[in-house]
Amino acid sequence: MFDNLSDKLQRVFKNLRGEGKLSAENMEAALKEIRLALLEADVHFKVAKQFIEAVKEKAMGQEVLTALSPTQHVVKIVRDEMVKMLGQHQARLRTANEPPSVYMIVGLQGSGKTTSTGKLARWLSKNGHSPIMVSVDVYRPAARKQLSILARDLKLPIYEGTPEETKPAELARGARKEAVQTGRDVILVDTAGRLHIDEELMTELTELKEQLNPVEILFVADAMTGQDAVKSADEFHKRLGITGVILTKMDGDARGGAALSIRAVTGQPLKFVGVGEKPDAFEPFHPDRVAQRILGMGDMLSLIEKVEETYGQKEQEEMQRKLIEDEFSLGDFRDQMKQLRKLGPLESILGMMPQLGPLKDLKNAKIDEKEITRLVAIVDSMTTRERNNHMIINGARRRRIAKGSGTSVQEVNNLLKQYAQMRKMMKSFTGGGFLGKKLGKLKLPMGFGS
Ligand SMILES: Nc1nc2c(ncn2[C@@H]2O[C@H](COP(=O)(O)OP(=O)(O)OP(=O)(O)O)[C@@H](O)[C@H]2O)c(=O)[nH]1
Ligand SMILES: [Mg+2]
Repeated sequence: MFDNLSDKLQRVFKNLRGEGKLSAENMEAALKEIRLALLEADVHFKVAKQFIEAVKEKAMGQEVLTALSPTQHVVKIVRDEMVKMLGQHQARLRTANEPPSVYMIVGLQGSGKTTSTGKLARWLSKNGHSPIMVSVDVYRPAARKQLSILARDLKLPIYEGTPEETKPAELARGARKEAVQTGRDVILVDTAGRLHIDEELMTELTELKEQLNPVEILFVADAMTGQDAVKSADEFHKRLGITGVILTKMDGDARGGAALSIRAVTGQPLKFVGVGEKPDAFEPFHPDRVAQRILGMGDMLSLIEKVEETYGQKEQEEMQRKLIEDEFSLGDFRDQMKQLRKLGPLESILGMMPQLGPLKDLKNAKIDEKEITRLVAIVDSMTTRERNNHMIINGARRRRIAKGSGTSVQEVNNLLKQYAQMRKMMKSFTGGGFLGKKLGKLKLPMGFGS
């Protein structure tokens, strides 16, 4: 369902990479395109606006991870904000201190309440609970029958009620009694839907809420209805106080706007999504996974994650300072090499990099695992003075270093050349490079990036 949005965002990042250097101007243009892409995906305009503002602010203010290229850094910020927009963490179902926990399933007509009640019962029973279902939809003759059939197919318990119980409140009371007697820990109450939000429906739901004291009031919204789903979720929340949303029909060709805005507009989390008509087409909602899916670029995102894990904040800050003050020594060069190795096999790191971008000059300096080991050995064979001032490394010293590290003078020369190249490269980033002084001080550690 996020295909369109995903395509568009990826195009924005691709263009950004193609620019080589990031400037305030092309960043601005990229943000504009991201905003458009969100709006076209039917994201609520206020949510889109907030999103862009947050990304902008972060791009300006945040310290840049040394190991990320400018574009990667922007992707990281967009990912972080998207996860935040979707609710940050997976929202789990609440349980009552004293079972049974009552979950009310509410929503407009045809949104998927009854189907979702069955799906949720199935999911709960597979996750260590013993739910019982009850339908309090006394208006549509076939409604209660529908849930009974579903329960039978799923082989899960349902409270069918007695002939005397004709009102929602009576059925709910009967279900609670049955749940206590049979030791069920969750009661799922499938309620009636209406075409529109009306007084009668709200009054009935409010009364049920008072009687049942539910720990969850789950609003079932049809993703296909886009912003209308968001609007009614908001309305229900204001009138009834919902605790979460189940978004159904995510398997359809909806643009995704509802999924992306419901949390931000209502303040209530998306808890589950329905992705088909079958009982197992139902999943807990994971903000991070969904953001990942929207952004595509799985490779680049996993690289970003690795970098986040590998580089400590302190080290980053120190490296930044050194780069700014032009103190990047051969020792730092070696440490960066080692860091890079921690990221994993070099081929896979390079494979994750979409292109070499502004650092294509360093293409010839392709490094493999063994070469890193060799480079580290060479630097280790230097004296501290040599490491801190490469200018003093003359011919005699080069011969000594080669001998000490079991390499050749040629290899020592190569390393010094690479180091000099890298310093130059980095200077161009610290100077007028990434968004100039305005966005701060970005620099690349290794000469890979885009
Ligand atoms: N493709 C798809 N269809 C779904 C999904 N969830 C529900 N449906 C379908 O949507 C239709 C309505 O589902 P119901 O569960 O009866 O909806 P309801 O909210 O209980 O409807 P009322 O009780 O009439 O208000 C059915 O045809 C379901 O099969 C879903 O996640 N994906
Ligand atoms: Mg129903």
